[in-house]
Amino acid sequence: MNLDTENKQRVRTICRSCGHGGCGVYVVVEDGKVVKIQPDKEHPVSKGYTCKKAYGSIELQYHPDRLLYPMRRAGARGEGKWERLSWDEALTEVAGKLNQFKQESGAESVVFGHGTGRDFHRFVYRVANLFGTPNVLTPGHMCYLPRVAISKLMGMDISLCDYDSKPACVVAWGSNHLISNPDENKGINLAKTLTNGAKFIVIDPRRTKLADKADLFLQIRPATDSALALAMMHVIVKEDLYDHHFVENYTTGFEKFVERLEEYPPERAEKITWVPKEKIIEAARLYATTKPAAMQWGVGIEQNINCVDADRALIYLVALTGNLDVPGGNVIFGLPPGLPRAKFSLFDQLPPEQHAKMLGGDRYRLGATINRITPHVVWDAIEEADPYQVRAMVIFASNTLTARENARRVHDVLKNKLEYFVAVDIFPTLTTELADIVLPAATWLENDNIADYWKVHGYVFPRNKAVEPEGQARPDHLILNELGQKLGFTEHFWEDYEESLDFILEPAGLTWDEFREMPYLQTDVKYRKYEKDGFNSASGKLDFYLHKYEEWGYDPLPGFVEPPESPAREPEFVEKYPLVLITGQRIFNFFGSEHRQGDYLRRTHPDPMVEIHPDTAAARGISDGDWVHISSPRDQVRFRARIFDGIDPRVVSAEWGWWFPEKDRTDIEVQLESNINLLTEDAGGLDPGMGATNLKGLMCQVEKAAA
Ligand SMILES: Nc1nc2c(c(=O)[nH]1)N[C@H]1C(S)=C(S)[C@@H](COP(=O)(O)OP(=O)(O)OC[C@H]3O[C@@H](n4cnc5c(=O)[nH]c(N)nc54)[C@H](O)[C@@H]3O)O[C@H]1N2
Ligand SMILES: Nc1nc2c(c(=O)[nH]1)N[C@H]1C(S)=C(S)[C@@H](COP(=O)(O)OP(=O)(O)OC[C@H]3O[C@@H](n4cnc5c(=O)[nH]c(N)nc54)[C@H](O)[C@@H]3O)O[C@H]1N2
Ligand SMILES: [Mo]
Repeated sequence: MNLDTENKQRVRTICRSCGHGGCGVYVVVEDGKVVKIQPDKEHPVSKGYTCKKAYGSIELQYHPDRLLYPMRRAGARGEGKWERLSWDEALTEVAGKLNQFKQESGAESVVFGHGTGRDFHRFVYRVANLFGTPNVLTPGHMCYLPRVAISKLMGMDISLCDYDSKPACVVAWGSNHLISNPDENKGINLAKTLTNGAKFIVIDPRRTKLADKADLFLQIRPATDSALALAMMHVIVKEDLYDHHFVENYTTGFEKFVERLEEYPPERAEKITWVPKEKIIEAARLYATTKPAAMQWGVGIEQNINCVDADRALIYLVALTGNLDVPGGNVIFGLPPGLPRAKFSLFDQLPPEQHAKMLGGDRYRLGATINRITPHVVWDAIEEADPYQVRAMVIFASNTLTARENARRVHDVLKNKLEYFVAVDIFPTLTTELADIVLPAATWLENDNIADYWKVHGYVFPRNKAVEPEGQARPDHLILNELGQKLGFTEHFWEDYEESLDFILEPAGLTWDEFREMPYLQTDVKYRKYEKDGFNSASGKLDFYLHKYEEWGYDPLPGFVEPPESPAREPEFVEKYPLVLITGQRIFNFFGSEHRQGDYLRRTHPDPMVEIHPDTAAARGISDGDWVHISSPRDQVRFRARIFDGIDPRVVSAEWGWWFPEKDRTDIEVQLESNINLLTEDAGGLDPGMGATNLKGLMCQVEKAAA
């Protein structure tokens, strides 16, 4: 902490306005209040970039809606009546209930949960594993974790763009990096790479701002990425543009893989993907011959039935062209020496017989290898006791009712079927409204933690708190530390939660007090590790043919299947729902369903928007800014039209995360009016390995609505 004067401080920390963001910032504090946020120009990942979500944090920090006290429901569920209770009462009650369910129905009857990646997640798993439940509900079935899981199955950690080593070519594949700045990296690094003259290929159904900068833009039909990747590799193998040395020395199953590639000539891929075959060939040649080339892939390719097939096809594309673990390619960075990840989560404390009870674990086998479950298995267990009764959920940092697919079902389950529900958030949301106990969490400005220690881009940063929490809010890891103790696991938790940070840092030979003064820890980057260590697979090599997938009853080679709803469906269906729908176009001003409370961020983006091509709009009498209804076989939602000629006329793209904190939170119909997850399905036609859901590439109709 840099003390400037007695009443004014400038605290160096990491912005967490994006849960898994991580731009370096300085927070200026005057008389205990945050007054200014400034970019940290020395930060090695964000390099002086920050976005308006950082600046918007100040208004939200002091917003009157914030949850400031533990509360117990005092009326019917969703009625909006609450009574305050102390932290001790709240955590004693929660722990007592959970232990009662465990005794009566087994630990698996309790499901823990969290939302998108945040620094405290290790604590959720630590508590869940000690408690004995294998069930933790997250968005990991269709966001990022499929990449992690399939990489692991292939014997490596996830590989990421090595922007600092000057890639000569970058592919942005289903990734809108300048808007989303997601996961382990920041758009600034891609932007700098392009300024340096790298060749650039964008693969997206929408002509994004990134696509405007591209040498090649492939406007793909949503959910068909695996077919495109296979066709590109078809070209690369046919034209002998692949890395023979790598294939011969470090892979198995290449012949069978080539047989599969035979099924995906560019002509066939053109029909599937809507990308002209000439462009497929051009993209394959450009990527394979411009070295080194980095593949920046995003959730655009993961949120559909072909999720893992697209992920593994992209990994093969990287490997086949000699871009795996080389400078400027896709590199497996790893963590700074000794910092534990899985170890802290105590997965080894979960007895095998409890792990075997993981909901959907015998069905979505890849997900089970990294302890991730798809949501419908939880709802099935609550509604039908299938395969056993789930009685309680404890959810941290997840507005489940806006974020999970099939929102009507989620609402019904949480409101009417679940026996006991605890939600921890910084704001009241549609989800906290349905809880029995609500616990107030501290914001990133109020929170000491270690940033990115679960991430894999090689850096770990101290996240210093700038101010004390408002009201009685507490950091999530402090809440979990105390819940763990109340549940009876005192030897695994700490008197003072800061000691837990010391514990995490111990292998690096640091205490939290030492680390908090440091800029960061960094991994020694090593390239081509496979040359010395091989791959962590049964063969010791990178397998093109996955025997484990075969054993599980899935396709051992990547392929393509039509999504459950697609233009290939029966004519009556397509006539009724003729447009391909993308749900979840990211919004620059907001992260997920957050930030809509603050005027600073909301005033320039007040309404839910759907992008429509001018021809598609004209055929329906829709003008820019009109309210429209988007309907699917399941429901109908209301959005404002943004007429955009950069989207394919057969596709529309709607934002996700919309609710209206300024309106009555207990009026559920008003609140769900623009929730795009009324149109998404949670079950049926999912990716076989992960249970990834079809958030991209479903079918809909759009019509003008009353103003
Ligand atoms: N249709 C559709 N649905 C999607 C997506 C899509 O593209 N389309 N995207 C999906 C993806 S990729 C993801 S990752 C998920 C995200 O899923 P979630 O993370 O569940 O999404 P949010 O609704 O943003 O919920 C985050 C909640 O955490 C609260 N919060 C913020 N900071 C903290 C904190 O430090 N502590 C606590 N306790 N609470 C905090 C916020 O107030 C908010 O209510 O959504 C998925 N849902
Ligand atoms: N401002 C902001 N930033 C965020 C978030 C946010 O809500 N707001 N959410 C965070 C989260 S949880 C995540 S996971 C990341 C996601 O960030 P990214 O991985 O960048 O993903 P998206 O922005 O959802 O989508 C990227 C692009 O994929 C395209 N796309 C849609 N369907 C398909 C398809 O089938 N194939 C291909 N090739 N492209 C497709 C979309 O048009 C979009 O331009 O962003 C994070 N960052
Ligand atoms: Mo995500």
